[in-house]
Amino acid sequence: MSTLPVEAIREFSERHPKPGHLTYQYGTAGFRTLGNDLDSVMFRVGVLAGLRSKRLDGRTIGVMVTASHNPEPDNGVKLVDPRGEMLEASWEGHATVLANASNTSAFVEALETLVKQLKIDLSKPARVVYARDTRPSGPALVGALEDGLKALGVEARNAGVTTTPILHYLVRAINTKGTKDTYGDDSAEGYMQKLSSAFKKLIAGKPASPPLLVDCANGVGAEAAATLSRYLGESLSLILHNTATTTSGALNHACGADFVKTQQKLPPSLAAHLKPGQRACSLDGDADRLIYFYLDERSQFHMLDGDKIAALVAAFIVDLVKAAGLEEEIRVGIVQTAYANGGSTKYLAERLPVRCVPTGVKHLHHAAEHYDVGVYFEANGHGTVLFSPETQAKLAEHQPSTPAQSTALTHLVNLTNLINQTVGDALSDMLLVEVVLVHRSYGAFEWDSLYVDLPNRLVKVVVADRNIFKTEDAERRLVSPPGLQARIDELVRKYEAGRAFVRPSGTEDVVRVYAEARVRAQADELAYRVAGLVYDETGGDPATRPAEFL
Ligand code: 16G
Ligand code: MG
Repeated sequence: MSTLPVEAIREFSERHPKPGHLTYQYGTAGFRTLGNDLDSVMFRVGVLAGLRSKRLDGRTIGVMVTASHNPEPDNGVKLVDPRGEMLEASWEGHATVLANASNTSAFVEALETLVKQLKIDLSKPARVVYARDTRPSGPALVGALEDGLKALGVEARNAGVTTTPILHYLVRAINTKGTKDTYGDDSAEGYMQKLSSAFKKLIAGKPASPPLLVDCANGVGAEAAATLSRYLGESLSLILHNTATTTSGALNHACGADFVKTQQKLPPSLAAHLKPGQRACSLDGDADRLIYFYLDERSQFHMLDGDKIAALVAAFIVDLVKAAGLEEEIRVGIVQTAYANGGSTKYLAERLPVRCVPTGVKHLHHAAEHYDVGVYFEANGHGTVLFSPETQAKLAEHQPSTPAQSTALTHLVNLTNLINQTVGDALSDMLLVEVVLVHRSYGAFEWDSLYVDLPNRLVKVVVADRNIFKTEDAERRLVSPPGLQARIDELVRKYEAGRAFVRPSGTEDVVRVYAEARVRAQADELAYRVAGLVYDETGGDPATRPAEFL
């Protein structure tokens, strides 16, 4: 068994010293902080990705350098496991330990411990594919990552500037190449080809939709959407906006999926372009989230978020499964989080099994794997559909007994190719939505009318220590601090269709409060009153209590 190339690791590590005053944590979205503070982290992630690959027998690991919807000065990095899924949870801890080793010697020591503890066979090959988004801090951080890969002698492949979901796709395509599970050609062209040809088959013979406006958040999705648009040709007309990927400060600024979802309004840059009734959508900065919206005839803004997408897509798939005569054999289920609008949960629960899990893609993804077809979406627009291997085999083998069954079956097979099953993917989800709208003959308004959203409000509370907040029941109830949940319950009872919950954020040093109620003013009031309870509970100074917390 060979040993760690300690000399090389030491030499490279000295070029990427850890800043003494910082502590890092591999959280729900990987490491994420100011781009300027990430040099040592990137180097160490390079080494770690190599070790993860060796541990998995040389299967290719992905590394994505992005900070998604965060502002431009931020950056981040996350690892992708061989099937294109998120990094296995136990390795999040290893990543955190390595990132916090105080100097080169401590880093080497931590590596040796890890190799021993996990019995990593260092003679195995290491393969990594990596990419970055369009942030200005990206190139230098990729340089640090490459030093980590070199230090360990990793066979590295640079996928350049691309979206997070395309990188996930590449990882799966590389690892399944030449096997029966082959996922597509392992290139961005392969991805475009796969999605666009499935799309064209799914809408063949249907009338073309009016053009769709796409807000690209001035991020990497702009480039991918432009390429996709060329592949789609006349099958779907995309009008791209916010494509200024090289304009300083433009990324995610007053645009993008996160802006639309949190502000619940139109990106100002689209105001002059969006006509009443026209469909529009926003990608986030790394194109793994998607939010649709439209203006009604009075130019009122309406949002079609992840919940609306889930409702549209899940009901469509349920109908196709029935039409294919597979109702008894294929169970379609849906996974949401506590943030799912009560209106959506009611609509969905009347049609199929619904599960609620804690926030974060990995929780949704894993829960969705338990269904034959698992649809998962976070309200914030991140989501996808998973077809289990058994289901895919069933679709391939099933003998339809009528022409109608045959058509439905073909549609289902094409959907398995249209949908990026590795992770939520704004572009793939966009095509999926467009397919369903065409099949249903829906415009934005008809889609929106599937159910009525309950008005809701999200509030952040800055507290001294968010770690005292502990939740249960998929984050819907607090167990700590003791007594607080009972006071929240008492408050919620006073509001018609009231619902509220409190959870510590996984990405920011704050506590989040969500509330919904039958009417807007009540939802706002409930959110602020619960926020007030949280603020007081945590020893907030009454003199500095935010005025809006009533
Ligand atoms: C991260 C998660 C997202 C979640 C969000 C919640 C991934 C890839 N992303 O962005 O799913 O909705 O965190 O943030 O898991 P919060 O904990 O700060 O509310
Ligand atoms: Mg994102």
